[in-house]
Amino acid sequence: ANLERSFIAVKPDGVERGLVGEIVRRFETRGFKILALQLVHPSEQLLRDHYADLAGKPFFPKLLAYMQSGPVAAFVIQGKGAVKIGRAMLGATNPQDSAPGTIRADFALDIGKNVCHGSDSVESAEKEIALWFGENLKSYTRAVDAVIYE
Ligand code: YYY
Ligand code: MG
Repeated sequence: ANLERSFIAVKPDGVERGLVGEIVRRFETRGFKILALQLVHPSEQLLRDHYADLAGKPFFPKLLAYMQSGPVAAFVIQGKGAVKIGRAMLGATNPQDSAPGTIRADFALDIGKNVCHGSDSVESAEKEIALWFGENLKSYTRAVDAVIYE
């Protein structure tokens, strides 16, 4: 139950604005374990695979260009409720609708520059982790987990 994983990314606007540390910090202090962490210049093919479900949308070309406008800080969190809590911490897709205290509400104003990505299901998380990091992510134990989990 505490092994659930999610793929989180700080998009190029977030990297340029110096938000990587702040965003990673929020997941660390919530209690999640960071399993992987890398600055990536995603290829068009990686983004087409990552956003395969959106290929037909009118905003898709703009989304591809945005995601290739600079490096993406990609990371993997592991812990209880990683996917659902990860999405909740990001906030609604459109920052105009994101609840205060969420990352998008605290750092963004426009849907096309919404600073971060988070997997929307356990299945997408596993697909996205494999795409961005490969299949064999190493885990590790943390003494602090005994303090975080009941
Ligand atoms: O999962 P999430 O990122 O919250 O939203 P998706 O519906 O998967 O869309 C991916 C990405 O596309 C979104 O974060 C911003 C962008 N986008 C957009 O630019 N315009 C839209 N109308 C919808 C989404
Ligand atoms: Mg999505």
